[in-house]
Amino acid sequence: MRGHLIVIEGCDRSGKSTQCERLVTTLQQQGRKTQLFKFPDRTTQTGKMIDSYLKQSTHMDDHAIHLLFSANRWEAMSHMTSLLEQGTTIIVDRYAFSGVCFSAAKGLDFEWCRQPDVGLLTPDVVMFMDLSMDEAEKRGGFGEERYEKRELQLKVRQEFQKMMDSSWKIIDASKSKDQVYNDMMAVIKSLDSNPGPLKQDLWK
Ligand code: Z5A
Ligand code: MG
Repeated sequence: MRGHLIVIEGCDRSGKSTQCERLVTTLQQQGRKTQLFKFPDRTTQTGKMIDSYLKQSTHMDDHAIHLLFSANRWEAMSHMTSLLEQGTTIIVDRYAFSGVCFSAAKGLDFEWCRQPDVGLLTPDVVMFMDLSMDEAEKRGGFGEERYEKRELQLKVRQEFQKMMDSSWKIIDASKSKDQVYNDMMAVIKSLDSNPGPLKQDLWK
């Protein structure tokens, strides 16, 4: 039986990385083969360029950086495919939805933004961690990275709302870490134990 592809999305500070790590640990402790993927993956060659862009050490055209984020996902597809086919569940911390929403929020054409990611692996579920901007700011404010600005983050929220469909599971990220974790585990438990063939047809 193949593993599930579980994507976690949401705005800044909504607790994505915190929960992803805990979910992976729990599933592994339950004896389920599970692996975490995080986009951007800052360890690869494209990831290093993205990291330098986010830390504002390099400038890049908005289209070019969008394509790099997408390339960073494509690089991982064959590894993810083989893990899923061997029965490993994958939890993904941000995916193509972040890619489109951030670039569209910067003013790029929404349809253009989707194109480079067409044909990626299709998730079995997308969980969206919903947190208001005021709540997000209470969690330590924004740092030094390029996109950590209130105005842009508000636009990103609007873009996510445009992109959501009824298949997305909305998680109230303002609850305590334990409550959020329980809500996310309930979604994972509800997934079909026999998910059918793997689909590499995102947005087709
Ligand atoms: N980006 C893009 O433009 N295009 C793309 O294709 C992709 C990404 C994939 C870097 O991403 C940037 O890249 C990002 C989008 C853009 N830009 N921004 N902004 P990243 O994923 O590397 O970003 P990050 O550094 O991991 O930050 P984050 O994802 O925004 O944070 P988070 O993972 O959602 O939150 P967290 O680190 O788990 O928690 C934040 C704090 O809140 C921390 O102190 C926690 O202890 C606390 N926390 C967590 N949960 C709770 C609850 N429930 N209550 C109270 N406090 C909590
Ligand atoms: Mg994170």
